[in-house]
Amino acid sequence: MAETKQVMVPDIGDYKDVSIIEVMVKAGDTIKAEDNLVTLETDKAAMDVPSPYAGVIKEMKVKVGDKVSQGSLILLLESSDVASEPQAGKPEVPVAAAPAKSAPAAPPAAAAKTAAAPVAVQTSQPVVAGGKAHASPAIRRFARELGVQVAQVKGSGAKGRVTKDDVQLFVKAALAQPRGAAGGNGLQVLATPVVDFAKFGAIETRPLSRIKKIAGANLHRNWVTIPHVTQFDEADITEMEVFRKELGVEYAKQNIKITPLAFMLKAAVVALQKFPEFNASLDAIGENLVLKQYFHIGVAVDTPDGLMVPVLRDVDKKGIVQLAKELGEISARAREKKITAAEMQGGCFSISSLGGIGGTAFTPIINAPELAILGVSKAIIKPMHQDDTFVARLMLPLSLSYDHRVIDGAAAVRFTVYLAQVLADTRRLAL
Ligand code: CAO
Repeated sequence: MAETKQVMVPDIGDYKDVSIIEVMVKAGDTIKAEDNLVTLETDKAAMDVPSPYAGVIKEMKVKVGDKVSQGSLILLLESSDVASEPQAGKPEVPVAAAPAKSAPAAPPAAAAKTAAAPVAVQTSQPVVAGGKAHASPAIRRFARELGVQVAQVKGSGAKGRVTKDDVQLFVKAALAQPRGAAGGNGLQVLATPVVDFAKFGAIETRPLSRIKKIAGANLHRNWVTIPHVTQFDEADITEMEVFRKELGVEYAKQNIKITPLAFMLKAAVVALQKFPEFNASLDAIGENLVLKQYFHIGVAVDTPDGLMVPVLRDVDKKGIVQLAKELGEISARAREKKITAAEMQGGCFSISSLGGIGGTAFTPIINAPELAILGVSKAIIKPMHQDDTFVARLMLPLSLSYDHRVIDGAAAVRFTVYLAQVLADTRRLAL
């Protein structure tokens, strides 16, 4: 005969007025003994409360947000299982941070148990296909903080619920996965420490711009996947500067600003023509070099929202004045966020000029799938030794980062030496 039973919060230690953060059942549900009913969260731990009986839920007496203590009524259950004794009624193992007083020195038993079960650490297949993974909000929050999608974690708790140990094992397994080539030489690094900066003083949190997030992900990939080397050099641009200033006066009436960058674009193409392996990319399998017969150059533009790299097309077919004009237009449009994705594609080589600001040298990050990038810093007048005497020359610092998988150091320095020669004698631009 059915009997209505009261299901109450069991012994939860010293905790009182604990929040209910999840209710897993509702009136009308048929449940088995040990099915989880609610999740409680203290400041130190979250714990699931299982049902001591099997039966049909008649009425819920709590909701999310309620505060409960030992003995608080959770629900009324119509139990046909009259003979059954209530289970010990202890809440299930904590599912968030373990209470401080029970901090284990050795791995917790639950972790040891799941570690033995290989399915618990699978990383590729969602365990709950197309459905909702079973995990308490505390576990979801914990997983989110670690960048884990709960749906991908195999749950080892009751009814397949995902526990904290499951999430930790998932992360450990993911970190242990070899990336790239077989042989286990994947990059394995410590997680960046999570620091509560507010502990040390006042702070303000400001979200990164969309451009910074996208650029950041690309820069990170390029930095860790390409073996970069940076070759430094200097070009004597004393004569070039005289010519640039003359042109500047001439074209100011047409509102065209002739900066050193227009010359560098042209000189870079002359060097790329002489050293075609710099005007190339590795193919998708990384075993062939794709040599390009066009010369599209990306230019890093500093915008208030972050770095953008629009591409100037067919630089080999354009003169310095035309390039200066296009440079002015494209950088203005980048700063007004009017550049399309297509305008940032198809580059063969990039130039990042910080010379208008300052600096003596830097190590630019290659814009994959390109193989090299030229960094330009501020030209300064230096004493140079010529014909047994020192003369004042305007020297332009060059920083060429290149992909060492393809380009050897000797080739890189030949490239910068030649580039410097071209910039030193602009007649070579016509060759
Ligand atoms: N040495 C000395 N002076 C230089 C110089 C150099 N290498 N390059 C430019 N200048 C001068 C220019 O002649 C100009 O001087 P005047 O105003 O007296 O004529 C002034 O500096 C400003 O130039 P500019 O920066 O407006 O123009 P630009 O063609 O040199 O550069 C652009 C255009 C879009 C590349 C630049 O504005 C920019 O955004 N640079 C930053 C790129 C960047 O952020 N790179 C970092 C990537 S890695 O994080």
